[in-house]
Amino acid sequence: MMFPSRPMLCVITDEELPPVTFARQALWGGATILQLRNKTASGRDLCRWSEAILPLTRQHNALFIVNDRLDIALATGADGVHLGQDDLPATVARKLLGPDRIIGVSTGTREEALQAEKEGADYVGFGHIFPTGSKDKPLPPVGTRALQETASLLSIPLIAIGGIQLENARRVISCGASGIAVISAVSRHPDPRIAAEALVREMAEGMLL
Ligand code: TZP
Ligand code: MG
Repeated sequence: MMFPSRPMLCVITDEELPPVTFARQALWGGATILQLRNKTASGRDLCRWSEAILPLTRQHNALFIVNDRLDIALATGADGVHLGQDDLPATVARKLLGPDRIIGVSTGTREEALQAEKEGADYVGFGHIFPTGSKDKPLPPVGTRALQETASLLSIPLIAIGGIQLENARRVISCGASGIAVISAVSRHPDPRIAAEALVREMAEGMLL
């Protein structure tokens, strides 16, 4: 599986917004990965949304990842699945998905990140880096030091997540992240397309730091 060499922008759907319209806007703005995430929707709705979003990602040369639901990722032909620490281990997901699909794993410590790599993850999500209002998290933010250290130890891409906004995207990339995953920086902007475009530009600047 090949990821783009430029910094990746993973836009995650916001449960408060209609996902297909939001996905279209984010993809227009240059999202490299679109992740469908909704913890409360029915399997039926998730399937319907996946079937609608997949062709949009194809048109924009982007990747389509389903959060949590390996069954829906498989059935709808998504590029991969994103799993948390309490979901199926990557080793088990790999048996079902085969070698070519993408498996991403959420991690919050360098131990978890190294373990995910060992278990065959294609990338790790790492965070939350900064305080975030988009997810209930009892733990404190991991910060940019842990980000830098963990990124330096991994051979697979690290995608930083949590509280990443236009103002800190550049710093996150300069710490060695291969990309960022965001919800509110794009979903809460009056024009999600413009927000995504701006993040892509900021990350390109971060590469130069
Ligand atoms: N996992 C860790 S933080 C987070 C998830 C899904 C939420 C990220 O949202 P935001 O609005 O980009 O901080
Ligand atoms: Mg999960």
